[in-house]
Amino acid sequence: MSTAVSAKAPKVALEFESNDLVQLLDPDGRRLADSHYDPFVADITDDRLTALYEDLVLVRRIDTEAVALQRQGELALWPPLLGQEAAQVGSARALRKDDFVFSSYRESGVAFCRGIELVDLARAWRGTSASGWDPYAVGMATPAVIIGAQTLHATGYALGCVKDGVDSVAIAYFGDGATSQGDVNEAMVFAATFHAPVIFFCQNNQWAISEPVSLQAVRPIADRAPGFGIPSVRVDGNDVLAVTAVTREALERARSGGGATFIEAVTYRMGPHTTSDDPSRYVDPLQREEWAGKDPLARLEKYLQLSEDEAARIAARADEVANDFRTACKSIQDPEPLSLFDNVYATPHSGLARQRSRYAAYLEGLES
Ligand SMILES: Cc1ncc(C[n+]2csc(CCOP(=O)(O)OP(=O)(O)O)c2C)c(N)n1
Ligand SMILES: [Mg+2]
Repeated sequence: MSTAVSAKAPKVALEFESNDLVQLLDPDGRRLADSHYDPFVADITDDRLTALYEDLVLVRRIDTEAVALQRQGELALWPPLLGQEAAQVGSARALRKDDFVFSSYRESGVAFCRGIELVDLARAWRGTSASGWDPYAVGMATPAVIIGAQTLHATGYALGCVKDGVDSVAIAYFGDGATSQGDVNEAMVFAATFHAPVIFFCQNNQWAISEPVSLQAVRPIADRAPGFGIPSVRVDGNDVLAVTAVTREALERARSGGGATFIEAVTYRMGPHTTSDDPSRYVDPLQREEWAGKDPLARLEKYLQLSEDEAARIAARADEVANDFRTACKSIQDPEPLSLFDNVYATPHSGLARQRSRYAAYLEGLES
C-alpha cells in the first residue's frame, strides 16, 4: 500500500498566530503606536520619511525600467522586486557605511541604497560581466545566485569583524525558499554559537519561483531561529518604518555584543520570479489583488499627504534616474570574448589554458 503523503496538505493543521507582525504604518496610512519599536524610529520626522518615500519611488522606477529594458533586448534577464521596495529600503537605509551586505539576486533596491552606480547594476544582467562592482568600495558583495550561500559568507565576515575589533555588522538577504537550504541553517548554527554580529534578513515574498511558502514552512519562518538560539522578529515587510525599526534593533544588538538576529519581512512578490517566468500559470489573481491593497508606497502616500509640487518633484527625479539608467545600460560595451577566462582562478591553471585556446580557435573559425 502506498504511504505517499501530499506535500501540499500537512496532515495536522497547525494553528498559529498569523497576525503577530510588527507594524507602525498600516495599509491605510495610519501610524500605529508601539511602545517597544517607536523609540527606534523617534528621529524619523516627516522629512526623513519623505526621503524614504523618494527612495521607494526611485527603486520602483529603476525596477520597472529594467523590466522594459529586458523586454527590449537590452538586458538578458531581470529579477523584479516589485512589492518588496520597503523591505529593502527600510533595512538598507538603517545600515552604516562600514556594515557589509551579502545579498541574493533580487536586492537591486539594497544596491541602490548602498550607492552602487546604476551602470554597474546593469552589467551582470546585460550578460557583459561576471559581476558588477567592487564590493569593498560600497560595502556590498556582488549578488549570490546560489540560493542561501551568502548567509555563510555573511557569518564569516561578521566573525572577521569581531576579530578585527570593529563594531561593523554583516547582513545577509535571502528569500523564504532559501530557508530550506542547508547553507542557511548551517550559517545560523555557526552564527549562534560564535555570537556573530550578523543579521539574517529573510524577505518572505510568499514564493520560491512557483512554489508557495506553504511548501517551505507550516509555521512562520521566524519561529525557527530561536531553535538555533537566535532571537527573531516578524515584521510587515511593506512598512518601511517598521522595517527600519526592527533592523535598527538588530544592528544595536549586534554592535553591543548580543550576536545575531533573524528578521522575517513578510511581503509579496508582485511580479514574476524573473523576466523568464510566467506567474499567471500559478499565482491566484485574488491573492495578488489582496496584496496590492498592502502596497508599500501607497500607504506612505496616504500618511504623508505630499503637496502636488513635492510629488511632482519626486516623479521628475524618478524619470531622470530611469533615463540615466537606460542610457548607461545601452552604453555598456561588449567585452572581448576571451576575457571570460581572465578572473576564473587567481593563479594560471593548465586546464583553463587549454579551454581558452580551444575557445580562441573556435572564435577564429567563426571569422574565416
Ligand atoms: C542552490 C540552488 N538551488 C536551486 C537554485 C534555483 N533557484 C533559483 S531561484 C530559486 C527560488 C528561491 O526562492 P526564494 O529563496 O524565496 O527567493 P526569491 O526568488 O523569492 O527572492 C531557486 C530554487 C539555485 N539558484 N541555487
Ligand atoms: Mg521567495
